[in-house]
Amino acid sequence: MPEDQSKIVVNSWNEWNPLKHIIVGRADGTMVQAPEPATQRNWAEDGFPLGTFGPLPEEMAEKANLQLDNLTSVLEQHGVKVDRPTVLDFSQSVQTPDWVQESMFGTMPARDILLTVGNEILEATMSQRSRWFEYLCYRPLLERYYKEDPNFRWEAAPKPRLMDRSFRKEFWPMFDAMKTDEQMQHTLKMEWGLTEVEPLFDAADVGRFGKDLFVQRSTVTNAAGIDWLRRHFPNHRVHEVSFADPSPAHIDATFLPLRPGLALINRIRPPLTPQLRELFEKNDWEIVESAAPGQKKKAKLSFCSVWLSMNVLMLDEKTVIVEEQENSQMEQFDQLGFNVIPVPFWDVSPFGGGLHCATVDVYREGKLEDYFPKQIAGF
Ligand code: ABU
Repeated sequence: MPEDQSKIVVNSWNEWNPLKHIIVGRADGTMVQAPEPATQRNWAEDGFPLGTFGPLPEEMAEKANLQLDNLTSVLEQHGVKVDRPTVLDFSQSVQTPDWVQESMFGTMPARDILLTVGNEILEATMSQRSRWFEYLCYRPLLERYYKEDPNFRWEAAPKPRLMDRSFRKEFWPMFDAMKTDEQMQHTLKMEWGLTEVEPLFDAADVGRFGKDLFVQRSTVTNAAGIDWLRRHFPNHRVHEVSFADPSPAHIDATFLPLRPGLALINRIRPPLTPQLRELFEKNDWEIVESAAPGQKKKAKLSFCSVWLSMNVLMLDEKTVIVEEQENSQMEQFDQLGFNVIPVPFWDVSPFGGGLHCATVDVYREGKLEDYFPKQIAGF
């Protein structure tokens, strides 16, 4: 039966088709998380020594919200409908029958939680106890899409138990004390804080290139999580990839498609999966190295790197939204033939990410396409 196109709310297969509807996160109430087996914060110089936790300062949240609201206006001026999540009391302690966690996190990096693939939005498992309930911030929106769009597939990956056996005991204190080259040994072995007892993944470890999904193995996404995604998307090709990042979390400051035939790679995080370049070359895709970031160090109270410089949002395959201080990155996009829209966004970074992290596609024009018809066996 033909679909009534006027009722379709959810549709997005890649990162570059014309954007029509998106979710933009909020900074309100974001916490420096209480310690848990999956993560620990140790920011003594900024008031949060190891073991302490609490809300990020109100004035920081206000600045971040101004930039998020501005992004919303810019998107609306370009004809994009914008929805926002519901803020919860993230300072509350949360529990399941298996554990108690003394704080939640927030609801700024929407891309971490929700993965849009075609007419489906999938709630990721997440791998931190403080983020176990974060999906609730998006439920009012997902419930609405479900009522309005008879074609919408609303899915949730199995909620993980996140018991102690899901984590390598004492991994983070040991890892945080290491130098970068020692940490890189863990990347080469793909052995970080998660065990393989249950599927775990963050949605932001998935790069969407039509029929091909590239999923980064990382500190928040284990092999079992990638296996689950492969079984869940049988009509896609799910490729496991890794990069020379000492502490990888989320693919979108490392490897990002820009338009058909062109992807951007972090200049200091080359792929450790040799088949990745082979597949791209075989299908006439170019991979360009990102420009150097404008920021020299991470923002205060931020767990994100300066490589948010390449964490950009495509409005369509000719137009890219970039953080306004990233002059070299903007210049590179200009030379690559893109129209660049600069927006202020650096004050958002302590709340969990950049422009791509802060957003989730709801609707982009277009349909499922195969951009890599020539495949490589076993990848
Ligand atoms: N959530 C994306 C941040 C990744 C990075 O800082 O490199």
